[in-house]
Amino acid sequence: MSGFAPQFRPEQGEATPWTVLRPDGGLEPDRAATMTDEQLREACELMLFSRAFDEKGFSLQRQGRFGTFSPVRGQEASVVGAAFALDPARDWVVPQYRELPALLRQGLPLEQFMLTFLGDPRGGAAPEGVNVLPIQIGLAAQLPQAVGLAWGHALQGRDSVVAVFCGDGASSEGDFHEACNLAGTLRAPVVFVVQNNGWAISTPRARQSAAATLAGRAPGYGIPGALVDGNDLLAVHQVVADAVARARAGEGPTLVETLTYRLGDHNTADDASRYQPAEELEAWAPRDPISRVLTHLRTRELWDDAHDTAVRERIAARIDEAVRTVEAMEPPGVEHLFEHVTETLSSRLQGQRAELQAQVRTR
Ligand SMILES: Cc1ncc(C[n+]2csc(CCOP(=O)(O)OP(=O)(O)O)c2C)c(N)n1
Repeated sequence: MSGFAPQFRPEQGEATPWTVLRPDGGLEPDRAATMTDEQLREACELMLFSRAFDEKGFSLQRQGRFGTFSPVRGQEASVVGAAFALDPARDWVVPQYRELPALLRQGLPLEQFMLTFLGDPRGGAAPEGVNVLPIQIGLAAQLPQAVGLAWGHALQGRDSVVAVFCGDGASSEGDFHEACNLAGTLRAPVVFVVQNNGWAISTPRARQSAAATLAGRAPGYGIPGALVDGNDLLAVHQVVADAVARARAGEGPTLVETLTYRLGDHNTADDASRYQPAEELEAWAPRDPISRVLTHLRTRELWDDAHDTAVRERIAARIDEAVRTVEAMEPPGVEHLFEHVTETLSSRLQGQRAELQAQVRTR
């Protein structure tokens, strides 16, 4: 164990999350990577992609070209480490709203993600074969749905696993406890990834729960819990891969708490400097999850300046392409409000759609 202690809840004693990759880029003495070199390079590129999109998204929002959205900044290892433990062909990602790289890894086009934050109802529908549910803004509502999805797969005899993400704030909602309880009872093949980033907007982790760790609640649901260093790509990957293997083998759910830190604003409508202590940010900045992986890869000569430049250029070009594509799209019609909500539209909703269309035509 690393002895790494979270700075934001010293009053609750030491927590020792599972760590594999040290902040200096070396591996803990008795631990090995569970990702291949190629996976590590791919994961690092995805983390860089996410960071670049955060910056672009903020600047587009300030120009009135993008909606309010929540950056991943600081949490890239937590999201990407978990995503790489899944098989996109059969496993599912059920997101909160701060998991862009996991959605991309599952195969969701960036354009589709952007539509959601442009307020376009077409953003909610993933293309056929992309195993993701839509982004969920209503806190914790995705959790019981994820359990239902996982249980449904199990009843159908599939070997799919569902990874559902939520934050420390969402873990205080009733839906969270109901979902964990139900998953434990049904032994549903689901992995709960609780991203503890220290804050739920301006509410600190210490005000969410008196429990020393969020993962420590797991035995109360009859399921295993794991506390992992959420800024460590390899540790998150290892712990979530273990949980996925257990779920796939019919051994039921796991509650994983990734201990990380939100480096900045909650979303584009927030000003974290009003409540986030500067010394907390300063303490976490050197533990940046991306520099940790980059240092590791550079030390092992798996990443150099030429590769770095090529990767960053590729990322910028892809993001620009997505922006051009969504900005060139025809605006949605009112009928799109009624699509992808239920499989078949009730007669009442059909009536509402016709009424709305008639109103728009007569304007
Ligand atoms: C049911 C519900 N209550 C309140 C909100 C307003 N709200 C949006 S985000 C948020 C904080 C969420 O914190 P956390 O779950 O820790 O996730 P984080 O944003 O830190 O990743 C709140 C209270 C909401 N979206 N849904």
